[in-house]
Amino acid sequence: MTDTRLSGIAELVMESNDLHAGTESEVCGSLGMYPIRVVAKQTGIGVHTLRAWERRYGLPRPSRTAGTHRLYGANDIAMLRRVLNLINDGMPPGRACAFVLDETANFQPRREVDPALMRSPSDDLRGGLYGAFMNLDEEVASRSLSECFSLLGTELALSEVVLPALADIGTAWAQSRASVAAEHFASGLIRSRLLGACEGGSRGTDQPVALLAAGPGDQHEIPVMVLALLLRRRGWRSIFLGSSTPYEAISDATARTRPQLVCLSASMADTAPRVVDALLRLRRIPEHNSMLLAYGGLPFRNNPESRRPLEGAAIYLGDDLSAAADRAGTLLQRTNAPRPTLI
Ligand code: B12
Repeated sequence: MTDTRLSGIAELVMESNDLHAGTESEVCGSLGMYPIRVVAKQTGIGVHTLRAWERRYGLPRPSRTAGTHRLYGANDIAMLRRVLNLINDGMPPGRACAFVLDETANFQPRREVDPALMRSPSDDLRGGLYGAFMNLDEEVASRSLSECFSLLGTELALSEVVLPALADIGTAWAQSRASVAAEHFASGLIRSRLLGACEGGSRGTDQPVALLAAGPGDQHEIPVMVLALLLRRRGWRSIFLGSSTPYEAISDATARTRPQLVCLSASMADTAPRVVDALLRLRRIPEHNSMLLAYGGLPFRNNPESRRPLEGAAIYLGDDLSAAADRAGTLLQRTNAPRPTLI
């Protein structure tokens, strides 16, 4: 190993400690750690590639939040940039990762990330919001929500703080530590924020349409509402039908709006079969045979067997709502539709 390489890494570490490439990364950067999407933006390496490299080559090496989300430090970003340089020089990714891991093995950066900053900012925000929900404190909860959205931006605020805090309430409820009131209170506040964020985002009539709904009998509308919002933020048109949508209402809306994609959700083991049934019935309508069908939700994640009847009929969009919105966007794109204008 040469000194030039060592100082190259050291400079990159320092450079990454001073990232200033956008509001989101500035905020997270000032707090010391970066979620995967910010790192993808900063390095130009896709989210899937980051995960694949970690699995295959052991680099990067993010830490995890309590909710198991990956968080990357400045050294990770520095190492990734070094890997990119080597790849640009013609080295295959696996070898470049091994090279950088070896290069940094005995190297202590001159300016380490402050251990006090290694704590995830989202953990604090999530704890604050959870506390306000549990105390039914509307003022504090509203202030916390505003703080999250303005600090992290809509998408990160939802994925890193707001939805995990809501899931925490659900866990507490299941363990008899939270009242149904807390669950209603939290979902009411979040729902109204989401509705506000959705307003006015819809695009011109020549864009392809995604129709989304919480499936029959299922009142859990927040995840699919978030998906509708994320699609709009990616420039697609989305129509959200709401909670516990009967099959007849879904098929009627489908006939009226002729969407390119219909996406249904279930949040309970009891309602998953009704979503499966609704999707299979839609699939059997001959005039909709070119329409894409998709679905997601907790029971489908927890019990992969429940997805089996939909194989070949509908697409499971996975667990991560941002990735699901990306995937749905790719599917809409394939309908030969014009590219959306991003908001
Ligand atoms: C808020 C909430 C409610 C609210 C919903 C308000 C609303 N307007 O949406 C209210 C109070 C109405 C409610 C009612 C009930 N609820 Co409830 N509820 C929840 C809670 C706390 C949050 C749900 C939520 O929005 N989560 C946020 C989302 C984003 O997170 P998620 O569900 O984990 O989803 C993840 C993935 O699965 C994926 N995903 C989810 N949906 C979708 C959809 C698509 C298309 C895609 C791509 C991805 C995706 O994205 C998420 C991120 O990873 C959950 C607890 C929890 N862990 O989530 C319980 C929970 C879902 N509820 C539960 C129960 C039991 C009920 C009730 C039966 C309680 C009762 N006795 O009255 C009723 C049922 C009413 C009905 N018929 O639907 C159970 C379900 C367990 C089961 N049987 O499968 C849960 C899991 C609580 C628990 N820990 O036991 N609930």
